[in-house]
Amino acid sequence: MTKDKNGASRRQFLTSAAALGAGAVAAGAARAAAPDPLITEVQPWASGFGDPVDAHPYGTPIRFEDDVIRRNVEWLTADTISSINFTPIHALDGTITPQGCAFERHHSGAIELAKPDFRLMINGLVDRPLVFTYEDLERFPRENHVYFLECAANTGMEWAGAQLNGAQFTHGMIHNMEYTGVPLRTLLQEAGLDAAGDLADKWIYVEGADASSNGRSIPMDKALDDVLVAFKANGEALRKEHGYPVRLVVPGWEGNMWVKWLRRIEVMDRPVESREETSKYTDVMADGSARKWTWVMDAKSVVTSPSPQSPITHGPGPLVITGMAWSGHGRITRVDVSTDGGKTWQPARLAKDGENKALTRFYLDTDWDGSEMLLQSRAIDETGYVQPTKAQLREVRGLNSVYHNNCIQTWHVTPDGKAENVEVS
Ligand SMILES: Nc1nc2c(c(=O)[nH]1)N[C@H]1C(S)=C(S)[C@@H](COP(=O)(O)O)O[C@H]1N2
Ligand SMILES: [Mo]
Repeated sequence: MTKDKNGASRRQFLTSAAALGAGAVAAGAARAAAPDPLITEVQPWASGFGDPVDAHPYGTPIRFEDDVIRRNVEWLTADTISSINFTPIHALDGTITPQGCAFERHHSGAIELAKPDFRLMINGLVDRPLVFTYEDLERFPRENHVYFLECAANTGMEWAGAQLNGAQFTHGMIHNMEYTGVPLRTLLQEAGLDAAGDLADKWIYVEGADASSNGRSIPMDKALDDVLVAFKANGEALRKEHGYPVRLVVPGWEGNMWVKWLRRIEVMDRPVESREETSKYTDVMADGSARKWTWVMDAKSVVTSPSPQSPITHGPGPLVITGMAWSGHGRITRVDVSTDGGKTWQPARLAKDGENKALTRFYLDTDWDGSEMLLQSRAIDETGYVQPTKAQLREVRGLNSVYHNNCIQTWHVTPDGKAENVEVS
């Protein structure tokens, strides 16, 4: 590059910074006034070649992003086999979760099951018990849908008080992917449901091929509605940890029902009442009674930035507040943001119209005056349901619950831009 050209590009930068208005980019304009070697000097990446196309046959994120990873909380579980890690939602944007950092939850570890070893049996109250190979599944008409999966235990550590300091840890048991698969309805019809008689009181019991089997009962009307037998996520094969080669997708319902490494579906005249649907994933209410069958994940949202792991790194002025919202009952229609702990609310901008049982990204493009904030978001879905405060949820649920905590989250943002998990009363 010649000196002339460097000079020209520097002038261009000064013009565009000025065009944006002095107030809006005060910090940027100040930087432009001093000679900036990134603008005035030829950099190493412009004076040699980059990687050839065959350097990375399957790409991974550039090394500068190597902190955008799943993390676990060591004390939460006794070991890392029956355990959980969390999606780095504080560092993601948009709505699709890359499989490589989408949280994992296993009861007996992630198994390696090859396509030739895959079998899916449908048995029980069907006309023709069937066993499908992976290739069989590929011959049925398939569909594509984007859905969120939220573990019922997401935000479960926050019942008694603000505990985990980061959106990744308080809200990261969620991912949102585009699934490709065959409607379960198609496979059940292939096996024939006449033998089941009146379908209104029928159930399916679904099992995985892993040692835990993670067996769950699902009522027949859901099974025939929008459940998918999926083999692709975000365009590519499911990752091992998400159930390769085939998992169940149960839109809007708690993650535990999304059986991975799917191996058997039994049509039954009653639920099984397995471990996963009795002693686990059941809600202990304020009066000590246990509520089972909390399948649908109610509307919920969280501000992902600023948040404890994503502090504000600049002074007063333009600030983009962003987060995500979702509802197991359908579409998100509105998200409100509060900067004063829920005293006043302003509607956020939805990046796109809410999609059925999928994550919605919201933004509040604001002008931060540099004072402290009690930052909250609240989601409203197409049924008119409004995400509750922690106090409202506790009135119904008490303090003994773990699962299904969809309360409003608060981040205390201080003038230095740092954020902390707090509770407001
Ligand atoms: N076979 C099997 N399926 C399973 C599990 C499991 O341990 N084994 N864990 C369940 C739970 S509790 C959740 S929250 C989701 C997590 O899916 P993910 O690991 O793709 O995030 O899978 C569910 N399906
Ligand atoms: Mo879960």
